[in-house]
Amino acid sequence: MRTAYTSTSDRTEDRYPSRGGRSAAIRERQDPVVYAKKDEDSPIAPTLVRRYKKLGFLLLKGVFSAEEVTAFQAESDRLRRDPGIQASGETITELGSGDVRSVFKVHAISPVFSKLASDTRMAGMAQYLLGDQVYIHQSRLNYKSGFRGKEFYWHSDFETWHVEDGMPRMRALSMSIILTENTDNNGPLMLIPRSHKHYVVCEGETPENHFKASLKKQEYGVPSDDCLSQMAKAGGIVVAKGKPGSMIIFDCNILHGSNGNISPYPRSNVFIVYNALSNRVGAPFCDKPPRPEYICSRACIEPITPLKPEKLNE
Ligand code: 6CS
Ligand code: FE
Repeated sequence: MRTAYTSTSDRTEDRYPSRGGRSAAIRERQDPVVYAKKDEDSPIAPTLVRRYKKLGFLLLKGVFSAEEVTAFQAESDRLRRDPGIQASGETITELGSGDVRSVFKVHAISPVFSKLASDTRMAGMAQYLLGDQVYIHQSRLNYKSGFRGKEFYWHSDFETWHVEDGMPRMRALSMSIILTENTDNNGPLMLIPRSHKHYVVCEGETPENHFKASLKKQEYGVPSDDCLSQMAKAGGIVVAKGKPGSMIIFDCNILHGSNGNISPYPRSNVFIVYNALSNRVGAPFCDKPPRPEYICSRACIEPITPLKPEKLNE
């Protein structure tokens, strides 16, 4: 059994081998999707929990008020324009146009998004579904500018987080809040329902400093055409359209992607990725060093205390 490479104390069994010269394949998921204990007080209706478990995602409308959304949009614009953030080396720009594509670790650099990450509508829900204390594995703003915003090719986040970050098991999820209306036309998130129950082994070797290329255009850690066809045939493809303030919760292993945006309407979302504290990252499951802290929390892993909105405003 292949193990992670850096320090011996960090080594754990590789339950989900991928890349490293392997052939494309579809394997079964070995972990639960919902870890909530049945008798716990649920922050979400049981029918929605069942839907999430079955499909691998949920689209919840109107989770955040118009006032809250206005504050998120203003903060998102401020971060995108901030010269210090642009010069930090931690901002991802588009190939060609140079437009800002992603700003990472927004929970650490922005008071507004730090509060949001602790909001019980996010952190409380994550804690419930993952059945553990949670910490932020990654956070980011994606700005898909009008006219020239590029696509995010099909992928499972977990495949990358496992191989490149050393996340041992599938016990993490993403929450994405829609900041500008996501329509049919501006490159909305597309998901393959039920694909989270399988693990798609990817071909190829992880290149040196892969994150520098993959966050602009991902070419490794992507499923083969044949695996994608099989998954889409079985589950179909769903488009997560919605108005600002809607929230998409999606399992760490669901296959998803989005098209480029040639419409005049920018499409932007804020993402917070919660991981179970018991599932903290170890050494990567590839022969490359771990990715930097702004992409994957490793040195700074702090469990979050979910706060009610009224508390957040004090
Ligand atoms: O590499 C990553 O961690 C990121 N890449 C994509 C395309 N989705 C999830 C994550 O932010
Ligand atoms: Fe992703």
